[in-house]
Amino acid sequence: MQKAKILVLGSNGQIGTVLCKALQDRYGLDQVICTDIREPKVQRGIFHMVNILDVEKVAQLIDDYKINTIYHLAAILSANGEKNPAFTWKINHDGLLTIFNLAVEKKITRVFYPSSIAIYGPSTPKQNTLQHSSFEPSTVYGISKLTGELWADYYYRRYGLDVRSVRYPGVIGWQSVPEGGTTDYAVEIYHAALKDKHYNCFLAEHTKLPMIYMDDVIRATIELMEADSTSLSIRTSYNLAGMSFTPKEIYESIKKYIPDFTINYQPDFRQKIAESWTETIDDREAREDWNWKPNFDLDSMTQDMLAHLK
Ligand code: AKB
Repeated sequence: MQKAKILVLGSNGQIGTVLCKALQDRYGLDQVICTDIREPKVQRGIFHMVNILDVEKVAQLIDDYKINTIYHLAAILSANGEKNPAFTWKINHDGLLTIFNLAVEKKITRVFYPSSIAIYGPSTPKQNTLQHSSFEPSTVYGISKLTGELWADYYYRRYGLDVRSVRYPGVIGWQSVPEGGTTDYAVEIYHAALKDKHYNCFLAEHTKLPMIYMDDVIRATIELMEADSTSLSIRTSYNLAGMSFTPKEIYESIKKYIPDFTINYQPDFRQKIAESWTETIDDREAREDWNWKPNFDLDSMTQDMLAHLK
């Protein structure tokens, strides 16, 4: 197999920060070109400031570094997306098509594009949501991710572009903080527990959502990207499950280790977004096609989060 020469778009986000390091460790520091619209807090390896809508700049980087693999992570998340729908569509949708078109033109071997549980909506069955289900998302973020999935499948069938994708649940990790998502509470709560011993939660106590620990997300992403193409039956985006819990359950899990931790619930506009998503995911296609299996549950995640954040 050709040696991966990787371009990461959106390298400073919650997942990008951790994924870049994992890719550098796996393939070599000089094999990974990190890009974002902001400077990284800590620079490791090669970094360029890039706006994904700047086609010429992205094309130049692909040529200069002889890129053959792209991880396209740049996106505006669900809660921030609702503040400016038109701009969110431009970044999430137009930005994606720019990258797919360039990938075809430059004969890129493989592209990773993350979708999300935000593609599901109020008409989706909430329990054990199947790969093929009802898709009527209620946020602009969800609409852009769902459309992106359909484009991924289209570019695969029409141009042979090897796009691979998973529907990320809410991602929790100690290495970075999310920005502008509905599941962000599940990261904030650990920081608040250690710093203030109190957390004001912006979701209601019984709002159950699919979540996943960062270690599992990074492993899933790399395993999918390294899987044999012939074993992949899904070219839109794979359902991916880690765990599911409510704010009350994560609070109780943390309280086992920090007994004087307190919480109160003050649901805001994000509550409605969370209620439109599913509670648990059936990811049998990912398990069957590329042997996906999560390692972390709520309690092992809490132990690992607290150990690192302390
Ligand atoms: C968000 O909350 O918007 C994201 C997501 C579920 O894709 N974390």
